[in-house]
Amino acid sequence: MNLKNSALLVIDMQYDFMEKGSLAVANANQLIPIINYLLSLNWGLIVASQDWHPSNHVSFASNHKNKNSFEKIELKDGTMQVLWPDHCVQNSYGAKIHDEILISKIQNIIKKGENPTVDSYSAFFDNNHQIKTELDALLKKQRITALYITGLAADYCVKFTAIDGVQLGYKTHIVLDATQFIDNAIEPKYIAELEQQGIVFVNSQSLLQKR
Ligand code: VGL
Ligand code: ZN
Repeated sequence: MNLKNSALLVIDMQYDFMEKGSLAVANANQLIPIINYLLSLNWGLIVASQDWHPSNHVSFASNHKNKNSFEKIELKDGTMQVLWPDHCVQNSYGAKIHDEILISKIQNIIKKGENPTVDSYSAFFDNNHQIKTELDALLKKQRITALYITGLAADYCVKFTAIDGVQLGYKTHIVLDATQFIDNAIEPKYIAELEQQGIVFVNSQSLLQKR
């Protein structure tokens, strides 16, 4: 099997999600060498996503009176929103993809979360499924049929990108050793839940053998 019809997706490897970032994900920096290894393989397409919020973004606890980070609120449209510390503000240092990621291998970068009133975990759609990014069209243009998803965070942007990937008809994989959770406690349930939806879990070692 080769990776010609497969795309590597590198989700949100930005400073704010790394060590010392405003929304730091534990052990995120350990992903860098693993993702760089994967970036060296012969993919049909390599795409990164970048969380890219305006400072008045609805997901920031700082934009709500008397609310703390990690609390949940109900938005006007009835959807639940987790409130986050300010993160990945457009053009800030924290929004930059980590310098040690082999950025020259990445052919396209999809920005998401730019609308102040709705969050966007998936790299395909905003959380309301109203606005579609260019990712699906990009993959179709390159005749990509399979996705291998890496990056941050397993329980948010990786998860919702994978669910949309399956829904859009891609054979969708999450590279489990190339992602980290905001909430580690959910991992066993998470794998069962996503496998049930058709998502396949692999590790980077099994891909390196396909070189
Ligand atoms: C993410 C929370 C808020 C992610 C983005 O990249 O998983 N999580 N914004
Ligand atoms: Zn965000």
